[in-house]
Amino acid sequence: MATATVHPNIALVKYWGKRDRDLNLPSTGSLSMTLSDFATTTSVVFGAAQDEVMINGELATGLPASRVLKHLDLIQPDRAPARVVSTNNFPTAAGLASSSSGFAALTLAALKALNIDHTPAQASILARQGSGSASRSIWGGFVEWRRGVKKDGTDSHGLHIAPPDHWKLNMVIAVVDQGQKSVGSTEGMLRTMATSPMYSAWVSSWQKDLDGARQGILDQDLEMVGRAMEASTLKMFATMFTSSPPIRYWRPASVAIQDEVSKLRKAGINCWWTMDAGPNVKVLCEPEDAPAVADALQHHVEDVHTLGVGGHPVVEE
Ligand code: 2P0
Repeated sequence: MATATVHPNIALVKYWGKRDRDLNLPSTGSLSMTLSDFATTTSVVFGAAQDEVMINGELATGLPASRVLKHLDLIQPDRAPARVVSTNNFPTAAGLASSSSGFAALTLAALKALNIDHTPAQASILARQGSGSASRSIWGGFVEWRRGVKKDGTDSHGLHIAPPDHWKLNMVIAVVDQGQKSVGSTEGMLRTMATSPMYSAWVSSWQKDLDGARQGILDQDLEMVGRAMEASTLKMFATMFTSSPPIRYWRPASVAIQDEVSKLRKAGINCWWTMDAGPNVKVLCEPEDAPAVADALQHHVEDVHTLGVGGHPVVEE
């Protein structure tokens, strides 16, 4: 039996689209900040009477259960039946990156339970095949996920670019809706790839955003990171809006919060927004500005969380 506690990550430069669906290889590189406080804790024990998956206290069935079991098959094809118990201390599948911490925790707990020696990059490659964003949650701090060029995906994994204590940034999250999203990320990506005329522009223009965000993190230059993050976010949504049928996770409150961030910036507060596959808005700022940002967001939604940069996974036997 082994247990892993892993933080989710939020992409500052986005992953949206796959160059290989089976291996879950991305069409673009991406870069993320691991979040503090929010976490998934997953225990795996092999040698159970039969496979069983519990998610947030309930027996999982259907696709959520089969994705977990298929992932264990990938890690060890001739495995014994397993019992998996996974709990999130934050909303699941609501655009708060629960699949990033979920598949990273499952990977790390299973590798430990099976006593399989691995490097972090090898764990990242496995986690990637469960859910792309999970490849970035194998580390705390700031992580890049290399697009890679190899067909077998061995060069497409996370790279730790700065440790958790490198820069005390805050992400203020406005929960516009904590219900489960209407279109899942995988389905959304596949639809975008198949139907959006903007998709080719997206896959040919991400490198500049990634290079800008990486340099901004290394230099602790929030404006540089923020500009790259907003550019990447808006281009990603441009591909979704122009998919057929369109994918539009935004709600009126999401847009109102984007306006609020512009207003705060005009008032001299250095803050920048991003969104993912859901209506929630995440605002990046320095800790001294976080109370003012949180206060402004609270005019639009009740549920606001101020999180810092999260640490590395913790894995125990
Ligand atoms: C990201 N998202 O970079 C992007 C931005 C959502 C928007 O990664 O299909 O659950 O399982 O690889 O990782 C969410 O997608 O997708 C995601 P799959 P995943 O964080």
